[in-house]
Amino acid sequence: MKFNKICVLGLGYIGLPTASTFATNGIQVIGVDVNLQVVETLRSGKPHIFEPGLRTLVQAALGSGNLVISDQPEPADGFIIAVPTPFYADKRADLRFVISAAEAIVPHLRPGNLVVLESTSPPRTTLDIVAPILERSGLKVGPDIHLAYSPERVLPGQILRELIENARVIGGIDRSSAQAGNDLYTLFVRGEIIQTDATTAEMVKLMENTYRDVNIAIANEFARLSDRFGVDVWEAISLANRHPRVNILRPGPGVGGHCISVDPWFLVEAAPDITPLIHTARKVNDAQPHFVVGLVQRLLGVSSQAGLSKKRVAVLGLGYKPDVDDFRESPALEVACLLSKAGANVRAYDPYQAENHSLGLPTMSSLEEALAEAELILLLVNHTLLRTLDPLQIAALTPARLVLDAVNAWPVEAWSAAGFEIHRLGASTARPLS
Ligand code: SAJ
Repeated sequence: MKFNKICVLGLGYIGLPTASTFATNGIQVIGVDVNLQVVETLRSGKPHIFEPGLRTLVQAALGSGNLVISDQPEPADGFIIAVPTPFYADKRADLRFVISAAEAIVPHLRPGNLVVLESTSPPRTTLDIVAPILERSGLKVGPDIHLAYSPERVLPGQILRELIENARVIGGIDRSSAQAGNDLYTLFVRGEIIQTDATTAEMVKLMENTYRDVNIAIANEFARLSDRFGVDVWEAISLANRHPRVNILRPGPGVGGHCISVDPWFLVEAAPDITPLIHTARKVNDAQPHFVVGLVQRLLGVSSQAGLSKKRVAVLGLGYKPDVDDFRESPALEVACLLSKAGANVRAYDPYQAENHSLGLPTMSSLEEALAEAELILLLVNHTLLRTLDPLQIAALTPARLVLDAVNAWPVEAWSAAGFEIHRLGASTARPLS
């Protein structure tokens, strides 16, 4: 199938890089977003999200004349739906954006078109939700229009490279839909493109992120066990990982972001009776911020959360993971909020969101401000800008001499030499060999 023009619905972390990459590869692209503010800022060449290299890519795409930003879809050869799939408070998938994007396409559909759903979705969404909506056009999916599910698998922080280089799974509702999807993504994907059916492709995406969630949960439980038994979990993990078939991930303050902390719920919701492991892993990771608060209490010598009242804690790092500006479902932010709710005097700083008042607690404009009166420094995110701080310089900025590093970022010897009593998550009761 040949594509001269496509429409990408949803210009977020996935849709915007995808639309721009198609455009810089010579395809005419209508990038559609329902948020008028996003449309306005993008038209002026300014992405509303941070991702390394994205601004340059968007400007190149707009400059080429191939990318046009709009709040409405229009007729095209292919349509890509890349809208968010959040969840409701009871963890059920909220498919309203997928449904309204599919509905928005209906008036523009023509025979021979391809529609691709990229949004992470519960199994059978393409067949049971999207297909019937598209058929309101009077056209039949299969004989008249191609329909496929193709999950995005890019890692925030490395989206532009992974979009092109990662293997891509295309799940068609029939063979010719999969082939049409293949023809579309071949326009820029350099990784292998593998064709399958739509529901398998949906499962693949959910399985990948669930696999990672379960593996992080076990790392977090290992941290708790190590804390109880006086072991340094980081040393134990690095020794266990010398086994040729073991690769334990990193414990930390929990699992955040819009993907791994959300997607496993789609499987639990779809089949609660056969997913106890996946459900438990979610609960383990969701409880990890409370484990960190418990460590803070212990280090400050208080026996209950009430004892945290007025304790002065400098929280460094609030994003959901290192070197991104994304705070969605961030466990670090949750730790900071839990401490603040318990009455602690929290001064939080994140190099990617200085002086932000919309996060649930205000962030400081500078590291200095966060540290100025602290009694404990709590490092929650392994941002490069925080990992590389010089402990001697920090010692001059704060009266605090107590440190909890929840991500094993700071070298213990250097921080101890600078006068700090430094503890790490999963190692704070461990004693080195004498
Ligand atoms: N985390 C740990 N320990 C680790 C690794 C991660 O605690 O060893 C935490 C991170 O700090 C973060 C969370 O897990 O809070 C998720 O981070 P991540 O880097 O594992 O993944 P995401 O959510 O940024 O991106 C994932 C990726 N999926 C997989 O690696 C299987 C990415 O490829 C997907 O495209 C993305 O989800 C998505 O959009 O679904």
